[in-house]
Amino acid sequence: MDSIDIPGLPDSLAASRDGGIVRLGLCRAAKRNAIDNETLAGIDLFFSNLPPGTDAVILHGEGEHFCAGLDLSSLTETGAFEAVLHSRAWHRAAARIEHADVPVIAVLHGATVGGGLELASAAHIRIAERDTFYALPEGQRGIFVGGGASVRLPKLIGLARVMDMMLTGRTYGAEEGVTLGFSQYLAEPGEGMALALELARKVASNAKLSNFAILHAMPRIAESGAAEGYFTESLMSAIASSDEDAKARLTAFLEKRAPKVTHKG
Ligand code: 1HE
Repeated sequence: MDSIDIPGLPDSLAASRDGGIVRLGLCRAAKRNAIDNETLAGIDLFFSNLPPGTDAVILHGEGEHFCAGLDLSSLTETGAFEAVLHSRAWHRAAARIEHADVPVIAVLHGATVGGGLELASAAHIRIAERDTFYALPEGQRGIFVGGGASVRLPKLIGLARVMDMMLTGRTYGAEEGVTLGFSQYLAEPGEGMALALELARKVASNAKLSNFAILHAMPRIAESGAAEGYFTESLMSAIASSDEDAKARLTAFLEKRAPKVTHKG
């Protein structure tokens, strides 16, 4: 990985790349990667200006934890209006991740809590190393989620579970988390990045238009009514399959030049 210089990126973030795979690291380990305003603006900046040639992004945290959530010192002096604007800034940053033009893979380890879980849930693929734990301590802190958890998390793990986590402070670990929907993959400690790179390369080898449809059409269809959804699916399907890349890939399969689907069991 070669480090990349992105003008305006704060010291709490580090960007690097290996060809089309670009990494963004939270590197404020002394504060457990808690997200202060500068870091939040940096995340927004990074995802709004992905380096040219980016095929996939890997989001990870340096140190012992992925992210301790909101830097709690940024809320102590704010009134209601500043707080609502602050939450909207979180929403913008998380939306940049969710609506990125390329897939975003989050590698989680240690504390993935509060705003850290909110950022992770905006990514498209989550890999949890076995020491990952999830919590929403907002209730104990006297605040509420503000980075999109009310919308994104119930879709991943169910509303009842989110409410229980917030009311009782219940936490979940990585192994349970992978079966409940917090992450799609489980990795041994220290091995999440290798898996992320492997998955990012696979994803990057897909047709660009297929990836775009998966990232942008699929979630919108899932949120729309069935009739609109089927219709949009047909349009997206027709656009994707008429692309030159699709034609070349279909021909390669029919001429037995493309790999078959295999399953390791
Ligand atoms: C922080 C933060 C933070 C650590 N804001 N400074 N998030 C939370 O409620 C989680 C709060 N943090 C913790 O529970 C623990 O720090 C951890 C379980 C994440 C890690 O524990 P540990 O023992 O490894 O570290 P530590 O000794 O607790 O913390 C090291 C330093 O990081 C310490 O500062 P220091 O100056 O004494 O060295 C901590 O104060 C600091 N630190 N977490 C500020 N979050 C969009 S709204 C989202 C709302 C939320 O995210 S609410 C959940 C907030």
